[in-house]
Amino acid sequence: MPLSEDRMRAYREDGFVVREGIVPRRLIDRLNAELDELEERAVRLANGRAEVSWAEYFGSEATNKWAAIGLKDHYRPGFENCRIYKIQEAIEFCPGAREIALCPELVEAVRDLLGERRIGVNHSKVQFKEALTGPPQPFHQDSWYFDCDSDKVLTAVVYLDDAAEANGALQVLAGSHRLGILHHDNGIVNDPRVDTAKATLCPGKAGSAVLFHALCVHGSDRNPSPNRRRALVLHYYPQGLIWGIEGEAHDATFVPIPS
Ligand SMILES: O=C(O)CCC(=O)C(=O)O
Repeated sequence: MPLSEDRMRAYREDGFVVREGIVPRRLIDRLNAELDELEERAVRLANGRAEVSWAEYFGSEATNKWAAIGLKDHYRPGFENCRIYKIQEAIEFCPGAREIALCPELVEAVRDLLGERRIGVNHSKVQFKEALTGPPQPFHQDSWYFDCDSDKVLTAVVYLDDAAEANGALQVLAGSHRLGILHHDNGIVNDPRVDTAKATLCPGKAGSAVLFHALCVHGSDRNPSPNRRRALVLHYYPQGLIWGIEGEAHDATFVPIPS
């Protein structure tokens, strides 16, 4: 079903929309079962280390140098002991993640919001916000990391567990996508034009997605609750988009989506 004009307007003006239950529950359950297995095995393999590479886990090298299973959040003091933190390049290695990234309900919504048909997905990850120990995600713009201020890059955060304030649901700062790339210190936004205390909390059931402009400032709190809050993070953009200051197009991990 095409997105309503209200939602399209909200995306243009606020830079984000929340779509309740956009990903079918069976796909969420399938990925969660995969992640439970992966987590157990990765924790065993790591044996206290901070990271397990895909080569170690699957016996095959990843196409992206960042790809790995991160077990400890060594960037955030106080969160070094979380059990599992994130899986980089999830769609390359987890069939369930790829299935969600390509599911027609999500892809059609992204096409409508971007106003583009020939899109693809790139740089996916699963963020584990474990019960009790899940770290915060400081406020930032994805576009700052990408070094790309195009209006044609969209991030989808798909909740794999029910997300509420108590377990660190995503927060997005409405309208911040209109400010261009903002100043960041160590990957955290630090710009007098933004007040992250005004960010909108975006709760949702598992299978819901927050779809936002990659220039939108967003982040989330730690998870002191007994309920974990995992999310699949996906970045979509049109095939052939010129990317970054080098004037490069997309990189080797871009997955074009058939029309
Ligand atoms: O899972 C979250 O809270 C946010 C994820 C995010 O912003 C990111 O991974 O860049």
